[in-house]
Amino acid sequence: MKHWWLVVVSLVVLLSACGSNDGMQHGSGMPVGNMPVLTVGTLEIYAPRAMAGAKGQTTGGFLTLKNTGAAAERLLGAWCDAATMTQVHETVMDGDVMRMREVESIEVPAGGMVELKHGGYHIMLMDLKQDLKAGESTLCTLKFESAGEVTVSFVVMSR
Ligand SMILES: [Cu+2]
Repeated sequence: MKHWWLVVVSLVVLLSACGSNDGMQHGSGMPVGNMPVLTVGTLEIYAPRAMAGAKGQTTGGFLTLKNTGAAAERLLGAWCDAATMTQVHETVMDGDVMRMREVESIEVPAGGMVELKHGGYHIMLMDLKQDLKAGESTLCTLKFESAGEVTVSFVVMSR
């Protein structure tokens, strides 16, 4: 009987350890198990966030896109209120140098998911019009091939 209780206790510890990952997210991790902040048709948007930056600086925006539909969806562009110019970028290795370049679109395959994150696809908020401080939020409009234009609030995260 004692042995049985030990198993129960260790299960509870395991579950609570997993639960702690579902809380506040820092940087690029996707909040596993969280609900989408927005669902438009078969497109689900998770965890839109931007890194803090000072006026005039350039900073990154990240989110996860999930497509529950039977046809591919595409992110075609983004415009953020806080940025003078917004581009959709990918990060590529040029030899051993990391470079970023603008992409025309990002495909979210049918039934698939794309994570915009550090070192991969991201939204580039260029020449910030104002300081973006952790805890604030900024609106970005994302343009999708099927879902159309969708405005999402990006939470500003500390660097
Ligand atoms: Cu970039």
